[in-house]
Amino acid sequence: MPRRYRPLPIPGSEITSENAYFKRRDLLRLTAAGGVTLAATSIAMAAQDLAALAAKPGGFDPGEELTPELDVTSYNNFYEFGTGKADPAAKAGDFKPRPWSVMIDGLVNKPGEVDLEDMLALELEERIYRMRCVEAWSMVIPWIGFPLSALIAKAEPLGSAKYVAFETVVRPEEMPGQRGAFQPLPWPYVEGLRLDEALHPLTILSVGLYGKVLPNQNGAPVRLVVPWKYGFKGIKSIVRITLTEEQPISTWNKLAPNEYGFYANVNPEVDHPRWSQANENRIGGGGFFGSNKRPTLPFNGYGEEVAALYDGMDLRTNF
Ligand SMILES: Nc1nc2c(c(=O)[nH]1)N[C@H]1C(S)=C(S)[C@@H](COP(=O)(O)O)O[C@H]1N2
Ligand SMILES: [Mo]
Repeated sequence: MPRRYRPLPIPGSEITSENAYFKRRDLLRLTAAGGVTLAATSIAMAAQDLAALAAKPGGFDPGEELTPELDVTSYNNFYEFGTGKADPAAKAGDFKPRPWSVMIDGLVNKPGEVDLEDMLALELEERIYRMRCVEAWSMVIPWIGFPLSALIAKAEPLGSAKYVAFETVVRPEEMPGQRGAFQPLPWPYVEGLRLDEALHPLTILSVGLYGKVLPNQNGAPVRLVVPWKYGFKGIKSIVRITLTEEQPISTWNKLAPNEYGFYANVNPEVDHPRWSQANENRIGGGGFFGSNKRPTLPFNGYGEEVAALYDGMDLRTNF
């Protein structure tokens, strides 16, 4: 039996800390309409938002032991906050993921800004997914999110749209990795998917994990999760989604095209030039790092669902 968790009832402290933004925003909006009663309403709304994150089960559970929440939220890659695995959890405290909106533009009938609140109002599901980093470690994470297709559909893609480009926020004042002498990456962090990959039911935008609002270090308030691809495709803190005709640039592919492909489908048979991709270390649970080694599965175990997307393609050249 995989170890499961039960979403906890919402403690009061979380309503005030994690959702202070809702209160503040609603207070601003509502104070004009007149006062104190409405402040109470906004607290109820905040509670509702968190409760919504205890979403309905969404299928695709690989039935493996979940990676402990502490590992999921303290062993991260998020270079905007530093290149060390512990940096994001230690240095993302000043980041303000609320209020937030995402611009959807490019080859769509209805370009525009979508407020986070409107995304949270979409039907949220819990999806337990394997995540496989290109660095050969992996986790199993209970994400909360909604299919990316639900958002794209609202914008009404044109027939000419073939790809989807994503962009992370740039905020040096809140993101220490974006200021100072050493800048590990060109900003903004950008990623892309083919439109059919973006519309695949496995592809989600996540707004939470372990029954809670997404922590800053995991890409608050909204990040991409594409479970059959290497982790770097899962772009965090998204501010813009653009439908394009040409294949978009992606940060790691541009930086080192021989090491990181655009497709980045998990493939145990195509090694990274500097290390093998045949196996992976499952983080947490099994003692010290390295003691929990297992073979990596093609498409990270999601081949039945997604292999057909790549029929006729040479996955060695299109890595
Ligand atoms: N904006 C942005 N998104 C990012 C990254 C990053 O540095 N910046 N790192 C990527 C990499 S390499 C991985 S493995 C995953 C890690 O997600 P996690 O920290 O939630 O496990 O985020 C991806 N998304
Ligand atoms: Mo990664």
